[in-house]
Amino acid sequence: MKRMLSGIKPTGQLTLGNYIGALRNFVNYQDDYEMIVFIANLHCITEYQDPEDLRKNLTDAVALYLACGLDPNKATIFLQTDVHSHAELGYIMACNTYLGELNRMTQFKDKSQKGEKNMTAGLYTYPCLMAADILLYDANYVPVGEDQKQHVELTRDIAQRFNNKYGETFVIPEPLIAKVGARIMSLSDPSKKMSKSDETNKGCIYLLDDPKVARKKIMSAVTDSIGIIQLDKENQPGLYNLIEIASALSNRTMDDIVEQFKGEGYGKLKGYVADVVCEELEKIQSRYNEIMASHQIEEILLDGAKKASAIADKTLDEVKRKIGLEIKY
Ligand code: ATP
Ligand code: LTN
Repeated sequence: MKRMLSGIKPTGQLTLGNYIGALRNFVNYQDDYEMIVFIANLHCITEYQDPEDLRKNLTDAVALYLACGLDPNKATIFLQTDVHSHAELGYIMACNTYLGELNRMTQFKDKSQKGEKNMTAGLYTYPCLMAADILLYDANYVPVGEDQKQHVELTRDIAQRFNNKYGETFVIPEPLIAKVGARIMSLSDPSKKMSKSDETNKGCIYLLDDPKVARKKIMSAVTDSIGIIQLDKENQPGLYNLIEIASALSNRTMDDIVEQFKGEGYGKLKGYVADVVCEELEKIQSRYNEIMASHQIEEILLDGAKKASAIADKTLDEVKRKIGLEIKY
């Protein structure tokens, strides 16, 4: 069975973008692949997080993983810091990555161009830790949203270079980007990705949003003045995004949805999108509440970390041996 691995960095509440672009796909893949998913808590602290908020977001993320349908009997679910090999291989990967490569990472470039102050060294070397996350497990596939593709490609480059220098060690992973929903856009500004760190909160639907609030956000989503329901991503990006959301969640094609609403006003289409989204949120939230009440999270994470460590520690040992870091008596 091929192995698949992915992580989520819960620096805030998980969003509908995370669900459509990543989480939902993990659930679909867990039957056909050996699935490993983790909460990337080390990645969270590349920017300051209030400790109380961080703790709450980490727990929520695990509960939401489960609520969205990840099954701990099929997938290995764990917290990154419970498997120490991540940080250690992350450092080794940083020693095998060039500054020029990190300078090209668009996520970092965007942040520095925005003139963000106090950017940390951890944020800069983050792709090296992400490479370690993936390579420790010999993952064949890495399902991610569009924004993470570049980081997976860098992981491939680092792995290939390492294999050339030290001999065949790492499996070269492939990014897996879904055809629909790989980049859900903000409802208030469809030129931007729907993001947890949305300052206004209007453009982002959180998985734990009250469905009434989510409906309001959808009904007031920014569209255009063209007034025709059709698929024109360039000129009607807001409308396109809404149709894409509904398509991803209903398993209907975008064309099919356009056909149904052809000639109608935008309000009617938005109402449909809101129905589809709210139905999904209600399902997720009711399972989330059950999971939070059942206190099973700690046990699932401990079990996951045990399974993950068995794989990761073996890889790290091999890497250290190949580099010549150990002393043999
Ligand atoms: P931020 O929202 O602060 O930019 P993030 O949501 O990208 O952070 P993660 O939680 O680590 O950070 O993302 C988890 C997964 O969700 C990644 O695979 C990412 O590509 C995907 N993802 C995030 N936002 C979207 C989106 N708007 N559309 C589709 N996929 C997304
Ligand atoms: N960088 C990712 C989260 C992440 C990840 C990973 C995803 C950390 N390590 C390994 C896939 C595989 C993000 O910011 N969304």
